[in-house]
Amino acid sequence: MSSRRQILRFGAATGIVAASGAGAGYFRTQAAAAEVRPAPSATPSARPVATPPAFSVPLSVPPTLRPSKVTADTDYYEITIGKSHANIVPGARTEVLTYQGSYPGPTIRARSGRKVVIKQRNHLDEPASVHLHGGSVEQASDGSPMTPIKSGGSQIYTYPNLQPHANLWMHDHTHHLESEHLYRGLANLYLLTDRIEQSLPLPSGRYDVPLMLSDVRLDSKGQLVYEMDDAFNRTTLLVNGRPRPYFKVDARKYRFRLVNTSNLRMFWLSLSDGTPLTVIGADGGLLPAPYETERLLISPGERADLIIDFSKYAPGTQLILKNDLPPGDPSLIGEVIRFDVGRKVRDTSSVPATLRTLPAVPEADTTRQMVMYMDEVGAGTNAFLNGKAFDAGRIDIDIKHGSTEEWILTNTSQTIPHNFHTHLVQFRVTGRNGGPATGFETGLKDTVLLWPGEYVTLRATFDTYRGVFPYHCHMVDHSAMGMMAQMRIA
Ligand SMILES: [Cu+2]
Repeated sequence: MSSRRQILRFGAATGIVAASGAGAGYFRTQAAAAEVRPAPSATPSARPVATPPAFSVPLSVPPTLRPSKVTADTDYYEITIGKSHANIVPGARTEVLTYQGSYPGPTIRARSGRKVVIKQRNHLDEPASVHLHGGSVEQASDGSPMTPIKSGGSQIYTYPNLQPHANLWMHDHTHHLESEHLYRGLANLYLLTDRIEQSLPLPSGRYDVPLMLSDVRLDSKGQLVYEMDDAFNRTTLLVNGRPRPYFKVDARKYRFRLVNTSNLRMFWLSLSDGTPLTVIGADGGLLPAPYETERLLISPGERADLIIDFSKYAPGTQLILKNDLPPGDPSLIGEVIRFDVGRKVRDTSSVPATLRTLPAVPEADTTRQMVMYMDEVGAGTNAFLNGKAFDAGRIDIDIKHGSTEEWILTNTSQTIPHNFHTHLVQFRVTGRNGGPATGFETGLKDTVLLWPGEYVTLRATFDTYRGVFPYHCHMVDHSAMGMMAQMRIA
């Protein structure tokens, strides 16, 4: 378990942002965000011994998994969960956990209206559970923390894909093991498309690139070191499992599907030349319209869909995607990936001014308070939702099937950010600290960040599946410490 000192340090580092006004103001005005300058970060308690140099390895893109069987309405897949090795540091074979041998896991491409059925075999010597993050699925296939696949066993997960397009992802959710399993590699993208998305002239094919952002701590032999709540020492940034890679791009538009798969780290992203990022999508698919922002904040579990147009750059230009948020020495965590611009090529893609129409935000039938709090200075490292640590035998809230609920989320921690994720539904953010949602929070969301002292309101309609599903902090180490609860929809 983490030391009290580490928690305080993480709080101090991230607290810089809240204390500077970003916690309250970041989402409301870009000007407020621009005033925030990261202070020198706290000293890590132990520098990682093996730190691969920046931009020394090319980006790799996870393979797209091929179905083992295709029928008129269903794609069948088989995945083995096991141990494998990855090349993170040049010259070292790093032991990792993988879906189907790939680090990170292979991408699954699905289509609304076509079912996906996955047989997961667990070859680990401990239980594993697979959750489709952002997916609307029945309880039996939700990858509940309490119903994992036994070591040596297998389970069939059925994903009906009755929801619209969305950038979903899959990750381990085994109670008390999810944090370490995710950290060691059990994550993959699940890109669900539909006719609406397909009808748009967005960059596609090799110009549509997943970027899975994470961080790890490596020892002197290049092996992963896992400690609970070890935010300060996870200072090797990875993109698709590669340490601060470079990516050779053509001088044209690209679509990047970002997912933050790290346990605790938030990324605050910007381009090194100050060119704004064009954001087209959030957790639950495309936004109604694209918007431009100089910095994009993405917390664990969140997704962002970006367009970067490299056509204005001369061949040979090197552009860095920067990260301006501690913890960690800026020389380690300040740069994420470098784009090396190549030749100009024909580009028939475009970014329409209107991307989709979202349904009106529904009226709420019920309002509830959700308070997120973590013991910051006490002897233990306990984390609570509404004052209680997770208990699998307890139903925390009962929800009437078909109803719409408004939840008022508050982070009452003094220094520690949290982010809220609920299974089963996409929700709408209806307010942040008394103001409206802005940026990608105007889209469909399943995960939302709360800086210390912040409050956020959201609305969700529970008209799909009945059953018991968890909701929790998606800073996964926090949910593993207890910041998780259960809702029953009946
Ligand atoms: Cu948390």
